[in-house]
Amino acid sequence: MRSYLHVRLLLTGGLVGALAWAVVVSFLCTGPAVAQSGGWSEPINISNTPGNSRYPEIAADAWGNVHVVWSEDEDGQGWGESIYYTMWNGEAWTESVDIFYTPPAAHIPAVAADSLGYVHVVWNANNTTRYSRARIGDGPWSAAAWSRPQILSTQSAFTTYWTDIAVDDQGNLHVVWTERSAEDELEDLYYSRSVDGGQSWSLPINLSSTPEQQSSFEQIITDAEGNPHVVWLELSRSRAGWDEGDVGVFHSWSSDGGESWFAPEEMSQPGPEGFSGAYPAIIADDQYVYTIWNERRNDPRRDTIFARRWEDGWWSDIAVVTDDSGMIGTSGIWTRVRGVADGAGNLHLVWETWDGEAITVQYVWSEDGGQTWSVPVAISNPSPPSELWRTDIAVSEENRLHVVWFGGGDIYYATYQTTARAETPLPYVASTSAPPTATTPATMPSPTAVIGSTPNPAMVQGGVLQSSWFPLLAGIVPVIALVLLVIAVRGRARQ
Ligand SMILES: [Ca+2]
Ligand SMILES: [Ca+2]
Repeated sequence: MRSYLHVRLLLTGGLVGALAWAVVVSFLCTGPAVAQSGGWSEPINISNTPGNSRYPEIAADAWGNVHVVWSEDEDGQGWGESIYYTMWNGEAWTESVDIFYTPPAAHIPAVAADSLGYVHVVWNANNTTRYSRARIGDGPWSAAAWSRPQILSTQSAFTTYWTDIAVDDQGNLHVVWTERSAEDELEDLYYSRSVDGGQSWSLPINLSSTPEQQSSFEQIITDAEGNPHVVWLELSRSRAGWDEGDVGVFHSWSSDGGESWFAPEEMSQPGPEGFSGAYPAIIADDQYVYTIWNERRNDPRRDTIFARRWEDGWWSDIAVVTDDSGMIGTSGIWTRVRGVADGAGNLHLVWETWDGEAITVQYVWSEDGGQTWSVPVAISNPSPPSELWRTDIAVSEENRLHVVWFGGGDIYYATYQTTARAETPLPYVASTSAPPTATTPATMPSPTAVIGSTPNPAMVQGGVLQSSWFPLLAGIVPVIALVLLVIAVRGRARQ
């Protein structure tokens, strides 16, 4: 990977040109500082909270903003009781704030940003899956901007755990979560959608229907046609514990925008070969859908990461991403692979790996649709095992990668510019109309809106608010100056 990039640099500009460019960029770039190694920035702490910050998720929008949510354990009891939020507004990260306070448990949030100017969040609050949204123009870095939370999981006797959200180009929202009843003991995968931007939600559909297996670690995305695709892991449990031979990664999708779903299809190779699959990943570009997962085959200390490409309803043969991934799922810790496609259709993957001494975030990319991949490089500092977890990745402006993970009680972030052509982010134009009021459908129990008491942080300069107010100010100031000048000139003429 590193040598690959260097070759590209040498070919395009020469070493002197590259050095000169690096100097210019380091002085002029208003974005995050770019580190020397591999082109990735040095990781920075973006949570900066005294509490234990965990489970970050990241999304980017069409205006170049980046949204990060996570679970915050403020009282040190082990479970987070608040969902925190911060936004990269093109110039800085906003001060992190608690946007939802749902003690005793506010856990495993997920975030999506639509093209209509809304940020959407789902999370697990006390064994229910909850949803809320905020208009970017209203400043999601303040708890007051977020709508009253709705409960999407409708079966009150059931408990929920993992959750994820995706939004398509039309603003339709797709949410999945895992849910189990007291007698079943093992979760199934449920799905609900909203076709009115999150104001009302469909009745949940059970996508896995495997009462004897635990359905978990799901990810949902939408493809270029707006159809949702889900991948998840099926685990079975024997009396003796986890039966690792009988698990697999499954895919299901809908061709009618989420109304009905095809039967799940296994992506991984069935068989008792020591399957260890952590969170599987699903990626969509303009043309294809990709599933990525890991398995531990012959060497109990090493995982192999695999990829398959989906086109016109068919999955390709299985390709190896890397045989040298280290160990992805360490005992008692489930980590994961996550990926995105940039504007050129290049694929970018991140995951956490343990080499027996330390855990690091690894990165690879492919420019041939997942057939061949770069050599993995570490983009985080090495951490003790169990102190680095749950990497997530997003792409903005077609070529800027944004990666988050948690470790040591805080959320860390690194960024990287890919070889794809940059797309200038849209200027954000705040709508003058009032935001639609989120209504709670009658079919759903409505939780009490518990909103954190954090005041609006000082971080309102720059970014969204600036872009909506500065054109107005810029227009008014010269007019006032002109009027004053005319008055002054006339006054002098009369004298
Ligand atoms: Ca913290
Ligand atoms: Ca199940």
